[in-house]
Amino acid sequence: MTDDVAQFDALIVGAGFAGIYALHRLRKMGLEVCTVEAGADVGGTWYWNRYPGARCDTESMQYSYSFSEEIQQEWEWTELYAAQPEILSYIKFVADRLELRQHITFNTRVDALNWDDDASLWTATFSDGRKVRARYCIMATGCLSVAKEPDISGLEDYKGRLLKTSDWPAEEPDFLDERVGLIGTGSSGIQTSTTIAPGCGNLTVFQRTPNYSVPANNRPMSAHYVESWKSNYPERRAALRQSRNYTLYNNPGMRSGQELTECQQKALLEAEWQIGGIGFIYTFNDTTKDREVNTAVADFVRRKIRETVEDPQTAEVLSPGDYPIGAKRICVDTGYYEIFNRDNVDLVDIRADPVETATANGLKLKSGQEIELDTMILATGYDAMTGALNRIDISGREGRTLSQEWDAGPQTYLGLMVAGFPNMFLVTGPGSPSVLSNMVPSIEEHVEWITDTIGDLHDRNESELEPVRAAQQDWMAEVDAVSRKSLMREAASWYMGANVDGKAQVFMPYAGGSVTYAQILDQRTSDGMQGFVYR
Ligand code: N01
Repeated sequence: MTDDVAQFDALIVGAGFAGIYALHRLRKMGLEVCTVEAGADVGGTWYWNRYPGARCDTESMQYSYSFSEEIQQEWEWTELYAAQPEILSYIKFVADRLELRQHITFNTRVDALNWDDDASLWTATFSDGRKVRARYCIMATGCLSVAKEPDISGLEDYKGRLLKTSDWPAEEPDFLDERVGLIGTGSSGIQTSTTIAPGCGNLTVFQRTPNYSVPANNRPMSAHYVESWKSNYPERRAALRQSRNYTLYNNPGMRSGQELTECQQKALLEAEWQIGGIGFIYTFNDTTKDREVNTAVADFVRRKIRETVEDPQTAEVLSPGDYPIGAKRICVDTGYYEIFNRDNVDLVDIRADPVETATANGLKLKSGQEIELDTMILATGYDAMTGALNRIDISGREGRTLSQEWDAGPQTYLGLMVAGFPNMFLVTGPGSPSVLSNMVPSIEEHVEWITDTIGDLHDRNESELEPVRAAQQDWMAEVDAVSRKSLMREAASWYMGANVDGKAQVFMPYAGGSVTYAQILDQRTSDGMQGFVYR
């Protein structure tokens, strides 16, 4: 190259959990790495998701890096389920501990990535106009990092304060004496409404689809519990990697609900409900496979809602009825259903009476009713799994763009690479267990595979690696076939791309389990990189 564009071995896009681990690994290998992050600091999804009550639904001791014994011993988690500020502090701690921050370019987006076939290099164009070249691109862009465009007409006319859970102001807003409206009852909406309800003048929750939510039973961790992990980390982390979704639950989900009587089912569900957390869905190993078992689990949650919510009509509206439990990611809450017993909280069923438009003063429903709001909060979800990749203008071999290639749904080989896009690696991409698993160990697994593969390319003196198109097609057929064995396709969920207008509807993550996936990945890698081609 004769111009003065800086050239690196690798470009990493994003400095969340995935990006900073990739940066650490590649630097240890002695590579020249450029890491670019849109936020002003590390953290990725956990940097932006600072809405009130934002909290992880996977236990802190498990939702953390395992690659460094020093880091896992030094860091002190306080609660069973960490809140966003604690997770963000943890990521910052890791970045500082590994001296990574100075190698990251913050407040900068990668707008475009173009593959140069002759030079076997990617050229990246940044939001500030700068360009860099790199042999490898690592897309650590996150699965739930691009908010869905709000599809509510008239929002531009609304004169009150408009807030989004996906881009919450750094300074905590005050809702005292305000009429607040919150749209969306996924995890973000449930956590936000539960947290702000006591401090609002009035809160109106606009619900289109009710969600199944189980109590977190979050609490400070006892010194004994922490010690039991810290003194057994290698064994616990190894056991976690043998568990279906890389998560250890109190109940390993070995029992089939089908083999139990109704009474036995109820007793086990009650025990899991009391323990709390996502493990509830794994009370039985056939909850998302067997319709009868699924109905029994869903009925149990509906009964809990009726027992908790005093007004029977409100309880009815809050009870999901038209899709299987587990087909949308279940929510984990700390007193969500209870807020509907407060005098200052109302529920509006916008399935029955849809929002027609936003007005200058609030929201107008189809019935003509107008609800005036001082603040409107959008918790309306994400363009999941593909949004962050598709918004970068990525062109691969022969100028073919990723968004064109993915027009009918994402195509990847093992969720890691895309045919026609050499040397571009995805971390927890569509076609891998990803969002169906504990993200941090899945990120570690992918980052380790990617960096080992890059090391191997160097050792072999090969300049390019990409998947064979036929292998990619076979893998996507397998991802589709596995999803068809489950009830998880039976909801208009973000797993299916159904929440975004015009998005292709395919089940995006690999639903065959993390352990099966890891075995397939290991076997194909050790068998001469089956399904990949070097150039
Ligand atoms: O988004 P969602 P989220 N008018 O897509 C509604 C992870 N996460 O940000 O279902 C009215 O789940 C939409 O209604 P409907 C977790 O994996 C984890 O809450 O489309 N309503 C739905 O109710 C989670 O699954 C944690 O009918 C509209 C809501 O908005 C994922 O992120 C915390 C609408 C969107 O729910 C996404 O969760 C937070 C419209 N025009 C997030 N458009 C934890 O670890 C959308 N909706 C706990």
